[in-house]
Amino acid sequence: MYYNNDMKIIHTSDWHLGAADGGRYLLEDQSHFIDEICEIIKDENAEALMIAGDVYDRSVASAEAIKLYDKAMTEICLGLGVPVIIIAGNHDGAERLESCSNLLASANLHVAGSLQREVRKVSLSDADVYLLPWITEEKVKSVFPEKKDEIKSIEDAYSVAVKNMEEDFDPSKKHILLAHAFITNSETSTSDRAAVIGTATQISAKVFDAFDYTALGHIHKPQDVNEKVRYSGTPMVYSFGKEEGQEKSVTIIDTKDMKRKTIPLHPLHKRSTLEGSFDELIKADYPEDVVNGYVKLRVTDRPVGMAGLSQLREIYTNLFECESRSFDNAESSITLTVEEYERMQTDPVKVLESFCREVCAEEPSEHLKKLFEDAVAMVEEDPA
Ligand SMILES: [Mn+2]
Repeated sequence: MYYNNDMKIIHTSDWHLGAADGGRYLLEDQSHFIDEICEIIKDENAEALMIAGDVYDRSVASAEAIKLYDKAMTEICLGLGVPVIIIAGNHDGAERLESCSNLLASANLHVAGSLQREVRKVSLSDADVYLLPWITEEKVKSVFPEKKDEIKSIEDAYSVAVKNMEEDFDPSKKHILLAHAFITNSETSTSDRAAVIGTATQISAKVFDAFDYTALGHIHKPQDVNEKVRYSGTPMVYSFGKEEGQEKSVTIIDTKDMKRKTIPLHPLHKRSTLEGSFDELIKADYPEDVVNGYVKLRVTDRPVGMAGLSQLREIYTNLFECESRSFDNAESSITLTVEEYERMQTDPVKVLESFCREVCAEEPSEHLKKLFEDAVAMVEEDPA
């Protein structure tokens, strides 16, 4: 029997397949990072790939996102012959993700959608990987009704689920946990939409002490929680702001000695926020990967209307949004997204109406509509 000397497992999370931004799907970028991950699997001669939740961006994934998932899993599990181990995150539709899981396991794809009483693990050469999908207190109470009274917080719920796995430990193996959770004191980014403010959803990393390594998803910035618990982070940058500066990577664990390293991923589009006067931004004195990347602009010296925005879009072909001075108040600013802009091309009043409904929860008054139409007329005369 052939034994693989490189007992390396790749830890990734939060692929968010089907995610959209700036009015477009990011499928091309996602297909790019999947290709990179496949190369890393080959280069490192990896024994398995783990995805710690949020494989998809939506619980009802789009047809395009499913197609990409299908292609990726077929390539890795069958093409490369490497098992993929997946748990559902809070963004995934647990039941959908898990469909045909017993059948798929025979083809190297191991998926845990929702928590079950039966411990789910995947045995590798010298480690067992335990699968703990996204859970709520209610879910754990329903799976372990006899522990109902013990569960008073989400941390208690994790303890119950994890203790159940510890009883199954094979002492001759290393134990790895795959989970999707919000650990206290971890550093969040704008794209962690579910990172609820407050502490009710947070748990302490000590819950996972019994494991040699806990491979986490949920928080998008790669980071160590402690020597045995880590967030791999997303494979690409999903938001402007502080996430822009994060180098994304995959984490590789060598199960012989549990040492780990990271391998950087190279995005198809760089994401940048650029700030300057309108003229400076039109000059676009930036490296090519910045100008051609995903861009948010902050115009410091003047308001930018539709005409200005379309001028900027000729230079920044992947412009997502533009923030500039407000037309009537120099102290405040306005933000135009390209998505809104494109909708506005058709009917500005419709955009106002949907904004009022979605944000203010009321219909705009006739007076407001009139003011808005005047403002639109003014913007359209904008000479820039
Ligand atoms: Mn996520």
